Amino acid sequence: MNNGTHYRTCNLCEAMCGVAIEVEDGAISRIQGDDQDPFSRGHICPKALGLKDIHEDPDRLRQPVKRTSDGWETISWDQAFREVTEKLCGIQATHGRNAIGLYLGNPNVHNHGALMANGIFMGALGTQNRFSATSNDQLPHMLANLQMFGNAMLFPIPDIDHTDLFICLGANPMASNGSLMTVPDFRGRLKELQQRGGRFIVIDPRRSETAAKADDFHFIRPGTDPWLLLAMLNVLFEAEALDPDVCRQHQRDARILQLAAMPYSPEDVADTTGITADAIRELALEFARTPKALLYSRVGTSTQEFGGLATWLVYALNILTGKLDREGGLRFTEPAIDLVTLGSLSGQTGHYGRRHTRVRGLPEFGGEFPASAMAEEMLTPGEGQIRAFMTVAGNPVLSSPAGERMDEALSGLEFMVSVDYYINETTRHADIILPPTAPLERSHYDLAFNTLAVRNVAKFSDPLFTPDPDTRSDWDILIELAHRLERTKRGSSLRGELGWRTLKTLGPDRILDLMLRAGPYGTSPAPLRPALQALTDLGDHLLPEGNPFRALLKNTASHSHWKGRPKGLSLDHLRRHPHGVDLGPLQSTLPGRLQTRSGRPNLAPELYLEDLPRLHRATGNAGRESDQSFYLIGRRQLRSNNSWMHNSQRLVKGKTRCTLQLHPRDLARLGLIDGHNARVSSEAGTITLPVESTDAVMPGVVSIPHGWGHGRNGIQLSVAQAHPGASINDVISDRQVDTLSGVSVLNGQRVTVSPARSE
Ligand SMILES: Nc1nc2c(c(=O)[nH]1)N[C@H]1C(S)=C(S)[C@@H](COP(=O)(O)OP(=O)(O)OC[C@H]3O[C@@H](n4cnc5c(=O)[nH]c(N)nc54)[C@H](O)[C@@H]3O)O[C@H]1N2
Ligand SMILES: Nc1nc2c(c(=O)[nH]1)N[C@H]1C(S)=C(S)[C@@H](COP(=O)(O)OP(=O)(O)OC[C@H]3O[C@@H](n4cnc5c(=O)[nH]c(N)nc54)[C@H](O)[C@@H]3O)O[C@H]1N2
Ligand code: SF4
Ligand SMILES: [Mo]
Repeated sequence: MNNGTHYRTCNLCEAMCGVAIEVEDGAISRIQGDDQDPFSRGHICPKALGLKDIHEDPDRLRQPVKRTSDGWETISWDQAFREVTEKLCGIQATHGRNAIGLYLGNPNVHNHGALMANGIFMGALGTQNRFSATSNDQLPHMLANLQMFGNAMLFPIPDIDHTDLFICLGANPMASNGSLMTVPDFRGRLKELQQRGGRFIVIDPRRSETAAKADDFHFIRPGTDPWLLLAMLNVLFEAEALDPDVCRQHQRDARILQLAAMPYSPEDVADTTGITADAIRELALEFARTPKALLYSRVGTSTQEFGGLATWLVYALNILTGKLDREGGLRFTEPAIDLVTLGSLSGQTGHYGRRHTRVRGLPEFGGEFPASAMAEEMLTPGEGQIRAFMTVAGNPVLSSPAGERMDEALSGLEFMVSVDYYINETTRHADIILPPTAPLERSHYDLAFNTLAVRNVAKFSDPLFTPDPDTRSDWDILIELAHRLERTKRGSSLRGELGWRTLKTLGPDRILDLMLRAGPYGTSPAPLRPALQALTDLGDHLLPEGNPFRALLKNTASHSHWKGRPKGLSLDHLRRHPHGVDLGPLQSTLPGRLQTRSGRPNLAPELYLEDLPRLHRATGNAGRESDQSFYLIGRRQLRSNNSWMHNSQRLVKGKTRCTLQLHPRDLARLGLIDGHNARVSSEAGTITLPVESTDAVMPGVVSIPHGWGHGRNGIQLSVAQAHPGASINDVISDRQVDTLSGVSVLNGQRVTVSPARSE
């Protein structure tokens, strides 16, 4: 019995809050913030209590299930693995290896076992038809990281604790708790910023929960961020307010950017963006003239028609005003397990546009195709069509554009398998569902989010509850499937079998231990050499050439990123510090951390310049108000977590949250009644949901939260089904993408709105 208080990290969003979970008589009696966590300082949000609900949820699957004509039937793990392997191999043998599509969802990134196993599994599956939540999210940031800094994982992170001016574009950290900015207690840190005399400015089509805390707020018309950003550049070039050293170093690129910004004076873009020329001028100058300042953008700016350009311009503005790598600006992290260096040592810095999708010719990024192409790749017959599909921790029916088309595509497959613990909108189409152990039944280390954190920190927690013997973690499931796929496709050898056995015995935590010890804060490398060498051999033997995990293992072993500033980090060390270890504030890391050929950031990569004419052509159309149609935007809510936390009663209770917010002026004009239903339509479909009149949204804009739409048949989420809501992605088209980056256009598509006839 594990009674007592357990300290760990909440895995639900990016904030990495420390939680203190009290267990009495084998059950969770209380969940609080961990005051002793040096990073989160006791902060949690209401979702932390949802950890208990997930753990105890009777709807959560514990055993594999198979869809039969009489409904779902529980099957053994062995049968499940056998049938999945047979089906996947059979379909690949008949139709080629790309006949299988794979979609990796967001929770993979919150799960180090799954993250490590993903690479191994993808190698064994061997399909090029890979997709993930990246292309509904941070793809433009990764593209800019790659193009400008030389590594897709090299994210510039707001130094919020030291800045005097924080400009927040297209993000709502008061609800989301921060993204590509792991920042537990955003509210508290913002308060500190304002108390030291700093200013916070928000630019958003909706006066959000975050805007409510701002010293200044501007409405912006959805999808028009690049026009605003070009105008800011225009002002700063004209006023010669850019950092002279940076301009000198980047003379040629600065000149190109100056030319690019020339047609976009504040007066030129005021109508398009909905922001006055004076306000744009003031904003740009205040930003440039405040030494410790940063411009931060997120989902609202990345998931739009020109998300690629907009994200590039945000980075470029920060660089040209001298905010990159400065205290209080945007800085690079130095985490205990450094995916950036590990990646670059292996030549895995990222890539773009090496292949294009079969149907629409959209570019791959990092080996993944855009999620907006998934449905058409399943529905369009011909050579290379996806005939079987696998989801791992993803719910694309609710999270990707054109949900109904996705439903249709998934229901027409020859075979589908999901690694997920719910029968939800997506997995109901699966033939077999493989449920992993729950979050509290596995260990936790944030491989990904430590790379994005506003301080360098490290924390590890062992499983709180011992999983039942007949359950499997995500790592176990993916490694077992990988092993069986390899054996079926390539036959077995004694050495191979030994290798797989070693990998299974090691498990993710021992690999983590080696990575920690070999990392920048680890111990001296010498005693580790034999173990690391064994790991390299294992990788070489098991994993095909080019598999990122193979390279990762090799470079863990090479130890060349050991910085000789040991804090003695190892799994044991972290176990002895259950509240986590602080490794200090973000530091200056340039030029060393950059991985560009020139050793400097690339300010004006060609692919962005080549996309500028597309923007130019759209000028005049963008931001135009119309009597008939509205700009649709999303709305994250504190008590939701994408699509999958609505089965927690405490998180869904109260007033209906899945509403269509629109301005009272538009309400009156359309003859809608507050609280009554409206129909929202687009080329993708129609949904009906209650209207909420509020002047928090800009006139001409409507807002719907994503992740709802649990009214579909055949799901088994008893609480969520009682609070179904409608899915915004049923009216978002997958035909509109940012053709540069391939990111879905989740914000700024046009819809029509009318009163729903029957109430
Ligand atoms: N409670 C909660 N927390 C979460 C999540 C969740 O679902 N619920 N999801 C997690 C995930 S996966 C992520 S990626 C992060 C995302 O974290 P954030 O990026 O902070 O997410 P949002 O709250 O969607 O913020 C997007 C903002 O952009 C605005 N916006 C929409 N269109 C435009 C536009 O065209 N231009 C501009 N400038 N703004 C626009 C929206 O009104 C909104 O305020 O949150 C994470 N945290
Ligand atoms: N319109 C609109 N759409 C959006 C967004 C938006 O702002 N607007 N945001 C986008 C963003 S930023 C993101 S990240 C995506 C998210 O998109 P997805 O990742 O596709 O969706 P989630 O809702 O996170 O679904 C997670 C799934 O994983 C399962 N799951 C949870 N934990 C685990 C686990 O530990 N292991 C396994 N195997 N399964 C698990 C859940 O049951 C659920 O089925 O949504 C995107 N969709
Ligand atoms: S803010 Fe995020 S990490 Fe913190 S408790 Fe809430 S869901 Fe968990
Ligand atoms: Mo996300």
